[in-house]
Amino acid sequence: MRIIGHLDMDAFFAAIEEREHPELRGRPVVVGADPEGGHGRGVVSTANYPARVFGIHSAMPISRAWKLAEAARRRGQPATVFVRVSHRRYGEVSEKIMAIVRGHAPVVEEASIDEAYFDLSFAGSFAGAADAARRIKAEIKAQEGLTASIGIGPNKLIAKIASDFQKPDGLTVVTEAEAEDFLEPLPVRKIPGIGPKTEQSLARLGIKTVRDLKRFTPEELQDRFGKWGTELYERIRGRHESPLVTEWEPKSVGEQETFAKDNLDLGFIFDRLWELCRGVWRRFGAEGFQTFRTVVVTVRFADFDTSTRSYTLAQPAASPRLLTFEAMKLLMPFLDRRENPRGKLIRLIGVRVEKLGKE
Ligand code: TTP
Ligand code: MG
Repeated sequence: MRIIGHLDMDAFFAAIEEREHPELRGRPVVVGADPEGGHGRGVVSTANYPARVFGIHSAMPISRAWKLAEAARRRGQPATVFVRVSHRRYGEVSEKIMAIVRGHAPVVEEASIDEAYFDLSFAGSFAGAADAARRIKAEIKAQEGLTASIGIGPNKLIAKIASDFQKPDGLTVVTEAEAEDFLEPLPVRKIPGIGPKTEQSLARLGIKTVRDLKRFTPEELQDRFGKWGTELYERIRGRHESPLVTEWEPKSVGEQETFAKDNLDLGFIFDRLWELCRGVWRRFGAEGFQTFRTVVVTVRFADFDTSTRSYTLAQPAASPRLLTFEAMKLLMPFLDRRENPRGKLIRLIGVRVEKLGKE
C-alpha cells in the first residue's frame, strides 16, 4: 500500500519572524518589501493569520497590504507590523525542517522552501502513518518552535490537498477509500493545476466544485483542455501516480530588486547590479556551488516590458568578478539605444547564474 505525506509550514516566513521577535507575537505581521508608508513598490511574501483576516495575502502589492492594514487600524484593530524578508535565514530554518522530516521517512521530496512530500508506506497503515506525522510535527515544534500542517493520502495529490485542509497546525488523513468523497465537495481551485483562469472559465459553465466537474466525460474534458483534460479526469477522482522526486538540485541562483523609483541613472543601476551580484555570489557559495557557466540578466522597464539576456561561458567559471563583469555586459545595452531606443526608465533588474557545478 502506498502512503504519502505532505508537510507545509504554517505562515512560514512570518512564523520565523514571530519566533525570533517576541514583540511581534499575537500581532498581525506582514513579511515582504518595504511598504514606505503606502508607496512601496514590491509585494507581500507572506502574512501571518491575524493579518490574513484583513485580506492581506502573498503576492499582493505591499502598497495594497499597507492600505488594508491602515483601514483595519482605523476600525480599532491592532496595528500591523511590516517586516523585511531575510531569505538566508528562512533557508537555514528550511534545511533544519527537512532534516527532521528525513529523520522520520526514508524518501523525501523537497517541493519548496516550506513543503515536502515523504513516503510513509513503511508504516503499513494510515493509522501508523498518522503516528509518524504526529512525531514529525512534535519534533518541529520542540526543536524549531514552529507549527506545520501535514496531509496524508494514497498519493501526492491527495496528500497536498489534505495538508491544506486544516491549517494551521493540522493533520488530515485521507485513505484511498475516502479519497473520492474527500475531493467531491471541494472548490475546483483546490485541485493542483486548476488556476484562477480555469476556475473562472468553469464558473461560467456553472462548475464550482469537484462534484460539478465530474459530470464531464473524459472526451469532453479532452476537447476543452487537450491532454491536460485527460489528466484532470483522473485527478478529480483522486487518482495520481507521480513518484516522489528526490534528486532535486537548484538549477539556478538569482536575485532581483525593484527600485524605489524608476530610473535610468547609470551610476545607481551599476551600483545595484554590483550588490545583486554580491548577493548571488554569497547564496551560490552558501548552497555549496563552486562554478557557474551561464549568467542571466533580467530588466523590467517602467511599463513592465521585461527582457532577459543570458551569456554562457565556454568554461565553468568560479570568480565573482567574472560574474559581475558578464552581468554588466548583458545589462549595458538596456541603458543605451541598443536595447532601449526610447530611453525608457528601468523598474527592476535581476541577476541569475545557471549551469552550476560543485567542483
Ligand atoms: P506558502 O506555504 O504558500 O505560505 P505560508 O507558509 O506563508 O502560509 P500557509 O500557512 O498558508 O502555508 O509559502 C511558503 C513561504 O514562501 C511563505 O511563508 C513566503 C514564501 N512565498 C513568497 O515569498 N511569495 C509567494 O507568493 C508565496 C505564495 C510564498
Ligand atoms: Mg506554508
